[in-house]
Parts: sequence; C-alpha cells; structure tokens
Amino acid sequence: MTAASYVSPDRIRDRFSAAMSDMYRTEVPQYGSLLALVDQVNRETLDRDPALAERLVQRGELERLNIERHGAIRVGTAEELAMLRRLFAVMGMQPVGYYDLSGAGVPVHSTAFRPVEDAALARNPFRIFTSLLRLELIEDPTLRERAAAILARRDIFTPGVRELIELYEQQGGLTAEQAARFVDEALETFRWHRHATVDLPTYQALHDVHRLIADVVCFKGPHINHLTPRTLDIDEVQRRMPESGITPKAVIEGPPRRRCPILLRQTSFKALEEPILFDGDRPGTHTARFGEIEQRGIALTARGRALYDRLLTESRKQTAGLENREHQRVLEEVFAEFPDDETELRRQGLAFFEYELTGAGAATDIAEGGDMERLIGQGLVRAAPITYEDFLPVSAAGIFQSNLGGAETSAYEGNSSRDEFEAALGVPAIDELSLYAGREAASRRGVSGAGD
Ligand code: OOG
Ligand code: NI
Repeated sequence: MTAASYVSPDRIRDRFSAAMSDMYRTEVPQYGSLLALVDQVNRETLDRDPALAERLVQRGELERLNIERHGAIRVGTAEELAMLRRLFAVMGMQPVGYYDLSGAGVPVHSTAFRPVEDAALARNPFRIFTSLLRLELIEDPTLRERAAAILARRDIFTPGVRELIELYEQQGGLTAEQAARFVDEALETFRWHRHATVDLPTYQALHDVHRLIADVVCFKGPHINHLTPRTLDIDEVQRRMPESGITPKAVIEGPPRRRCPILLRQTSFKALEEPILFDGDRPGTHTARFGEIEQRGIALTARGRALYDRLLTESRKQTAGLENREHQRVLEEVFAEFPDDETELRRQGLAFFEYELTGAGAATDIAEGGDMERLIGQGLVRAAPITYEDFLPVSAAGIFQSNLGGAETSAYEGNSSRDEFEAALGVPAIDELSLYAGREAASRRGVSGAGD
C-alpha cells in the first residue's frame, strides 16, 4: 500500500465533523435552529458588508465558514485522554494549548485538539475542546475512590475504533474503506447515552459535589456537549435567539465588539434538562448539552494578550451582574485602551499578521530587511490578520458556569498543573503562540526572499 492510496487526515476530519454535526442535529433539535439562524445572519452580514466578504475570500475563510464547528467533551481518566489524542491524530488534530479552569471553580483542565497547518485549517478547522476531570479535587476520599472505580470499569472506545487507530499508526494511513469505518466507530464515543451507568443515589452524591463530576463519571461515554458554528455578527445572533425559541446566556464572553475583532467572542444557550434512566430503569433527568456560537478575530501576540487579560480583569470588577447591553457598553469603555486599527496593532506588536506581496510588489526588487510598514505604505505588501484558532480560559469558564448553574467559586484556585495534564496526554500540548508566530515569520520571509 502506498501513501497515495490512503485517505488524507484532512478528509477524514472533514467527514467526521459532518457526521458529528448530523448526529448532534438529530439529538438536539435546537442545534438545527441555531445553525439556521447563524446562516441567515452570516448571509445578511456579508450582503451588508462586501468588504468583509472580500477579505474572507482572500483569506480562504469564506469557504470554511459554513462547515466550521468546534465541540467539547469531558473525560475522566488519563487513559481516556491519551487514547483520544491517538484518535484525533488520525484526523490530523493535535493538542494545542493548556487551559486551567480550576481557578474559576471548575475542576478540570483542558486542551483543544485541532489541525495546525494552514492548508488543513483552510480545509476544515474542526476543533474539540477536551477537558480532563481532576478527581484529586474531590475532597471526600470515599467519594473520590468510588468515582475512580466507576470510571475504571468503562471503555469509551469501541473495539473497532481501537483496531483502526492501531492500524493507522502501523500503516501511516487508512484506506477509503477503513476511513469510512473509522468515522462510524469514532462517532460512537461521542454519542449521547440515555442510560446512566450508576444508581440515582450515586449520581446524586457526585452531583452534590459538582454537577460536572456527575456528568463525566455516570455515563458510558463523553457525549459531545455542544457543537458551535462561527458567526460573523454575534451581537445580532444573540439578539435574535429568542425569536428562534432559544434562550441565550446572559452575556457575551470575551472582548467587546470592535472594528478590528480580536480573539474570540462567545455566547451559548442554556443546557437542556433531558430524561435519562438510572440503574433499575429508574427515570430521572440530566443537564449537560447546550448550544454555543462564536465569532473569531485576530490572534494576539503575547504582548497583545497581556493587554487583553489586564483589560478583561479590570472590566470584570465593573461588569459583574450587568445585563448584556450594559455589560458590552462598559467593556467597550474599558477596551478603548486597546488600539482598534490594523496599522496600530501591527506597529505596537499586539497582533499577528500574514504578509504577502501585492501585484506591484511582485514586480519590484524588494531589499531584504526592508521596513514592512513602509512597503505596505508603498502598496508593495499587503498584511492580512491571522485568525485566532484557539480558546480563552476565562470565557470557557463562563460557558461552563452558565451551563452548570454553579456560582463562581475559587474553591480550586492555585491548582494549575500543566505537567500532570501533559503526562496524562502523553505529549506536550503545542504552544499556540508559536504557531501564529511561525506563520507570521514564514510570510515575512516570503516577502523579503521573493526577489532571490
Ligand atoms: C467546555 C466549555 C468551554 C468553549 O468554547 O470555550 C467551551 C465544556 O463545557 O465542556 O466550549
Ligand atoms: Ni465551546
């Protein structure tokens, strides 16, 4: 078998993401309504703003917009996380970033499995925010051991997917038939299970410590808990959600609305209370699955990120308890300090850009080490913002909390443990900033090396 006869990981990811979306649409009809609303608002936004449409086409992002999704799952053990890493690798997805949510009262730490190469991102940037439960944060030792014992009994992977993952690793690829089977088998891990694996008192005891713990421990697998489309106007979708019969969470997470969007803005609708069956077919309910939308902006450098973090912290003192409109108004005031102009973002080294020669630039001999801003001013080079492909810990905590009904707590503060997370994962999580920096640096070389 030659490499050419294997299906590319990009193709497998694309199919898997579509299959996951179909499955979630059947399982959670509100997700279908949200997709329709996002699609409608995206169309209107593009009609209203042809310059935005043009920029998206140039960056190859218009095509990916309609298929772009991120989802989230939560697992219970190091073995589960390590196997997931191998599963996602079949689809060209690697662990990027480390998110510690314990400081926000959520007993998990997380990474995002996603493609990293430009071409793969352009094809389908499908990402899965993956959290590992930190059982060590359960104080009661009896309950902690009980949770660990329950988790030790389950296998969240089908025998078929285990075989196919091994086959992929041995062969270096999957044939069309194997890839099709892989998609079907892998999907099983993310499916909803109506039967809990425990009795009601056990569920209740775990739920009383933290609803998230019950969600991770009491089921056969890590059901996908949301799947998120990307919108071009999150404020408008939030405003219209009630008209589609969807109740949004109180406020939009992340930075305020800006002329040059930065990082990531997110909002979600409340998790559904769904009927389940405990041991002995005793009926009950569980609340875990919800819907979310996101709007993506430019990736920030370490310096830009530090400014974002500082302003966000400052704003949080003032926005506590405000409804969305006031919340946004205060955020905008505080973020007035963050330059909202591409030239300034570049000059101050706050955000990442990709540089390329214009037609005129390609026809000119450009000296190496030339000043980029001058070349841009002369119309020889074009700078395009690099889109942020990752997540934000404070926002993620806000999404978790709005769905767990938990009040903010600092119960688990000071417990960051990247080393332990990476030991469980089996590899280091890739540093997201290095990916953006690498992309920017390569584009700079492309510009100055063009005449060589
Ligand atoms: C994940 C919540 C975080 C995001 O987009 O930041 C998240 C979860 O609830 O499992 O999805
Ligand atoms: Ni999400």
